Formats: sequence, structure tokens, C-alpha cells
Amino acid sequence: AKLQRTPFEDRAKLCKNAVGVALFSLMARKKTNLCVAADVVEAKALLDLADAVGPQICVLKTHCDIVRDWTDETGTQLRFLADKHDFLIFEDRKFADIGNTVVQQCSGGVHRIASWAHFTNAHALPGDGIVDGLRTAAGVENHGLLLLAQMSSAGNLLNKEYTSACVEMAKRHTDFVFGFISQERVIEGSEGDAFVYMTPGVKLSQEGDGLGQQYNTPTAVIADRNSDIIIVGRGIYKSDNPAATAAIYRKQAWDALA
Ligand code: 5FU
Repeated sequence: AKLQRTPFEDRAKLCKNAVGVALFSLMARKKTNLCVAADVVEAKALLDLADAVGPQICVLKTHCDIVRDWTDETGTQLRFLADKHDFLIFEDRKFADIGNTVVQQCSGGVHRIASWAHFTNAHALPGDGIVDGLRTAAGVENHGLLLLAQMSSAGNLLNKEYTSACVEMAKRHTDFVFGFISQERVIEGSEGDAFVYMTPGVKLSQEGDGLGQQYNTPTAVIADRNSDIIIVGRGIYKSDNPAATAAIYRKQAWDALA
């Protein structure tokens, strides 16, 4: 039997972090569960892509450290586009150091991530101090965090026991941690409804990339694995018309919820 999904507007009420609440609310309002991974390497290309796919997405995912000409203005302009099109910005930084170090990595350096990203993510590997450090750097009022509970790449070391430990860590920090990067829904029932599940490794054609990436279709990720949001990079930004292709992925992912 197919899982009965709790509507996103109801999950907004269960979530304890303000950014998570905002994300569930915007998904319900805008009717999209598509996140575009904007993995382009120039600031202008990033802003053009964000403007083009903005109407289709709930989240724009960035890797600010691949942009060769990143400046403070890039972050400011991304925030302008997020307001214009009603999406949130997720810096896929995958923090993995001790609390004291991630404070600086999140708030300082060239990228000043906490100044423009609505949320970021971290590996649970170093222990709870990484969450405490990022909470210190960003604050819980206007920022949130996802934990990497599972990865899409072949041979990754995030086994079942590790995933369970991530889930337990998230439950200890619900003021700040509002979800997971995972390949499936990793917490069942109403307790799991308070968290969001975002899944990378999504493409309509499923051959890999020769570097370990493994792809599933939008329908498989949302309908079969009960994830909430698909994350699509090359399937969209390398297509001839990213805006039109984003609309196709958006429809497939949203229809798969029904
Ligand atoms: F945590 C993860 C993961 O497990 N797999 C991923 O692919 C993150 N990613 C990111 O999603 C990766 O860094 C890319 O930014 C994106 C996938 O891009 P693709 O072009 O759709 O393969």
C-alpha cells in the first residue's frame, strides 16, 4: 500500500526550526519539491541559472567554493533572487571539522556562508560539537542545518548504523537540525514528519558519470523511497534549456507525491 503522506503545510507545524518551517510552507504554497544543484563555476552563470530556474524550485543548492570569481556581491544577489522567486538557498558545504573550526568556516573566510545561505549541511562524523559550532556561527532564528545521513556515491561508508546515529543526533538538535541529505526517508511516522529529506543523485537518464555518482529517477526517489525533495544538477544545468528542463523535473517530482 502506498504511504499516506502528511501535507507539507501540516509538517510545517511539526518542524521546530524556523528555516524548516519556511521550507515546508513554501513547498506547499509554490507546489514544488525540486532543488537545483547549481554547480557552475562563474558568478554570472550562477546568478543567470538561479534566475532561470527560480520559478520552478523550492531550494537552490550551491557549492560556493567552485565559483572562481565569488564575491560578497554574489551572495547578496543570490538572496535578491531568492526573494524574487521565493526559494531558499542551501550551501552544500558538508562541514566535517570540530566545533571551533566550523564556527569560522561557516561565518568567515572568503565566502561568509552564514551571511547569505538559509541553510547548510554537515557530516555527523565529528560528533555533536559540529552542530553546536554551526549553531553558534549562524544562530537558529534565520538558519538551519541538514545532516548527511546517506550519500549517493558508490562505495560510500555511510552504513545503516551510521545513518541511525545521524538520526539520533538530529533528534538531539531539533531547534537547528531540520532534516537530512539521504537516499530515502530515514525516520518513519509522525516523528519523521518534523524533518525534511533531500535526495541527490537524480536524473531522468540513469547512467552514472564515471566518478561514482549513482542516479535514480524523480519518481523512484519520491514515490518509492518516500523522500521529499529531489536534488538535480547536471540533468538540468547541462540541458539545452535549463528552465524548461527544470519544469519537467518539477512536474515529475510533484506528481510522484500523489
Ligand atoms: F551529499 C551528496 C550526495 O550524496 N550526492 C551528491 O551528488 C551531495 N551530492 C551533490 O549533489 C553533489 O555535490 C552535486 O552538487 C549534486 C549532484 O549533482 P548531479 O550533477 O545531479 O550529479
